[in-house]
Amino acid sequence: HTVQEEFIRQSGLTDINSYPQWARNILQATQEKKRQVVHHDVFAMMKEGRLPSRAMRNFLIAGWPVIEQFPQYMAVNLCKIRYGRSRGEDLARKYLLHNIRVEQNHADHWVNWATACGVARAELLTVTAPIESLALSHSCWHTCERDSLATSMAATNLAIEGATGEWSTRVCASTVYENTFDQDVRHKAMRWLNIHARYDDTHPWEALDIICTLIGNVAIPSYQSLLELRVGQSYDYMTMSLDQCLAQPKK
Ligand code: HXD
Ligand code: FE
Repeated sequence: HTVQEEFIRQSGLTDINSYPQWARNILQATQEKKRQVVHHDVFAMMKEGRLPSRAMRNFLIAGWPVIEQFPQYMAVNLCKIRYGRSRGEDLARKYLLHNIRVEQNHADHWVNWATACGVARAELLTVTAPIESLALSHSCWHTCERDSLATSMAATNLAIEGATGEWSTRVCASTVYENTFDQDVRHKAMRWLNIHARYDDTHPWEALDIICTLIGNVAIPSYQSLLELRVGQSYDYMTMSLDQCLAQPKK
């Protein structure tokens, strides 16, 4: 990076205007796909406590591969980094090491959520997830193994965790959903959702800051297109997986 190409954030982490134009373009271009995830009927019904139990079960099973593998995607990305090579890589190294640790108990929390919904741990761990849900996890492996650090962090830490922060915040915005659980299991059942629904969650913004630091103030058009494609694909695979939860069982 030359001096003027180097991105050093000058203003607030959670202010979109702190980031280069190319990054704002990508967020803008993918916002409709993100909205489809965040406002999906699965979450609208979950929030109102009227998601049929069959669909809830499908959702917990569909989500599991990515929940279980998420720290592994981050570990693949960690392997791309060499200490001291650039400011962006050093930031990414800290972020990934820290957040792999943050994820330590999230799979346990998902298992507890599933158990409270009648999906036993043994079943969750052995059932083969539907192809639409595997497509999301395969796309994560693909981007983490084949694309640049910035690109695969955009597809996973920015897109998937960004949308997840928003849908979980929606589901937790009222007490309707949590009240569908008996008092004695409520806290355990809601733990995963509550952790991801923190209004002040800055994870996706930190990811964006790192992605911009890795790439700089200028992204060539083909790179901008690839980033936009990968972010959009993550949202599309999420939507596909969610649609499948509401579909009638296949014969
Ligand atoms: C299926 C929903 C459409 C998948 C949601 C994936 C959210 C990943 C969140 C990340 O922090 C991993 C985790 O286990 O908490
Ligand atoms: Fe998590």
